[in-house]
Amino acid sequence: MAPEGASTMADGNETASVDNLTDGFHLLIDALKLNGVETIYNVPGIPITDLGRYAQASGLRVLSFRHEQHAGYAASVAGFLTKKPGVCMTVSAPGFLNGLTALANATTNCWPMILISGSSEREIVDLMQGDYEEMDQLAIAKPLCKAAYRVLHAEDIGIAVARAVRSAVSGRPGGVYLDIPGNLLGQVMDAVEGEKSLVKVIDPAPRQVPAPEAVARAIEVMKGAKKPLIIMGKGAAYDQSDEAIREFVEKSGYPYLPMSMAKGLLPDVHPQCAAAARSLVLKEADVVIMMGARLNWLLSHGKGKQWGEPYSKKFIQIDIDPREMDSNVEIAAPLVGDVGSCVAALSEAMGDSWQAPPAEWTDAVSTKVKTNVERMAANLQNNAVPMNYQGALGSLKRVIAERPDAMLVNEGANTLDFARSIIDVYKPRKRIDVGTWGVMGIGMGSAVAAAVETGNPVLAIEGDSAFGFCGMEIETICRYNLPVCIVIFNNNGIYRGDDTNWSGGEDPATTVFVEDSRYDQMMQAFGGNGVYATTPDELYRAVSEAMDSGRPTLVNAVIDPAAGKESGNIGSLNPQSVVAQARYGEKAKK
Ligand code: ADP
Ligand code: TPW
Ligand code: MG
Repeated sequence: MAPEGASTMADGNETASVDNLTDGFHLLIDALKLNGVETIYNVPGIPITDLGRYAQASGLRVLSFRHEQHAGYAASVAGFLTKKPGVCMTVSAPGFLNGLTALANATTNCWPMILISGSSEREIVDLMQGDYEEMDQLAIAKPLCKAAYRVLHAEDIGIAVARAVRSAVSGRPGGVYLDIPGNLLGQVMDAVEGEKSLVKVIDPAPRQVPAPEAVARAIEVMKGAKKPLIIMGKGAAYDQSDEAIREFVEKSGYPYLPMSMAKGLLPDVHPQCAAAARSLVLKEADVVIMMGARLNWLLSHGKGKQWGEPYSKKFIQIDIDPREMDSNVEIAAPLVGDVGSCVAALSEAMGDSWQAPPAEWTDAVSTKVKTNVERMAANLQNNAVPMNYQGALGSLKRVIAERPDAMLVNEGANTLDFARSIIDVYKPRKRIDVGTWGVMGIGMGSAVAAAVETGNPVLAIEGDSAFGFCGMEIETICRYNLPVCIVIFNNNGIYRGDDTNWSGGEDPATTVFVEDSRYDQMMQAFGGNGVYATTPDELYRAVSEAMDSGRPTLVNAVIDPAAGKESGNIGSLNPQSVVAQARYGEKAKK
């Protein structure tokens, strides 16, 4: 079906004859632009090198990474921050597989992302005849994302992009795969027909208003509450209904617990914030409103000792996905809808004379919060050298308190757990971390996306191991001159830097790294600012300066190798064995 003009193009002389044609490259770019895509997170190579060039030439921002996983994490975080699908572009087979981890992670976290990957020739791949980078990518992507599509004809690009966009953002958001066989990009067709084939997605994520009877049921449960609690998750942060959420929380008077990426929806210093009394409120609450948060491992599945069992609780759950209800425990009042519509409906149904929760409960929670915050404040002031987590994070807490608009990226084990509880967040969607999987290596991709999508300075607090999964992207940060300050919590290893080889042999222990590695010098290699900090004061000064100058900076913060705990706060998830304990004694116990 060679359109008219194609053959004259091939002989190269009559360029004017292609004026009325378009091709797969440009249809794809036009379809993305028509649907509001502004940035592509990319790693070039066959067959998409020129696609990146043409996209850049046509005004899209195309940011090239050093590894697809980080381009993918950046795209997924862009999706979380903007409520629009973040787009990542990769080459076939190995590049695709590198990007797939991020696509699966986006789906797990309920963030909208589209992975566009070039692929090899269908005819050869399907006969397994050994094409360049041969792989049945569509089949492999399918179980790891919400939807997966392949486009074979240029005239289908418009509808394929539309399907990808709607699949990514509607209902529970997630990752979508779009397979682009290389020869699709070179296909030509009539330009007018091509333009007509493009589809702009109207209302890609329609509001989902809860049923009135579901709202009434939830209100009845709320009326019976003596010790109510709200738990907000990253689904609530994603929804961008910040005002409606604040109104509902304040009208209810309920204490609330933000999950890590919901911190800042209301400021962590809000009088109703119960983060510092987490154990108390989980144990004692009688009615719990889940707001865009799942009762998964991060909340001990809503049952057990942490929840004060056998004491029984009633759950109200707000979620866009009806299948989330009763996933772990009975939900007394399911509210299926978007967070904004659900909380607005609840606020309205509460009327003008809503009874505040019993003071006995709210006072008990505030007292506990006050005691714990005071106790923590004393620890944060310590000037121990080498630094421990509290001393170093005391400095960074101040940096963020003085710059509440800054973006915070955080990963590691102890580095994550301490920073999450110590550093207050003041505004919505300012904190990006390891998410539902607790995955290491999200840091640099997230930092790039945070800087690019918000334009604000970014502080990335990284365990030295976590950083190792993505460290090469500091070149990307320097290349685009992004306002990112990375602080490496360098304790010489995973969890701790002081373990030894249990065989007594010469190899280092499995969890330790080269002692006193100079990550700051890596940054200098790319023209960034590298700083070596040994005290909380040095750390505070270096990071404050970097955040204000916007210059790409890496601060190597020297942390006591003995300060951390195995697996941070989740050591209990390590498998235990009586045999191992018999062989290795106490040290095999976590
Ligand atoms: P956290 O890890 O912060 O507890 P989760 O990722 O476990 O949060 O839960 C997020 C939940 O939010 C998911 O069940 C998802 O379906 C839901 N969700 C996502 N977007 C929305 C939205 N706009 N409105 C309501 N629920 C949403
Ligand atoms: C993709 C397992 C969890 S936490 C961690 C690893 C390797 C590193 C902890 O050390 P770090 O922090 O970052 O130096 P700190 O302060 O405790 O010393 N591979 C992936 N994801 C995970 N979660 C792991 C491995 C892990
Ligand atoms: Mg470490």
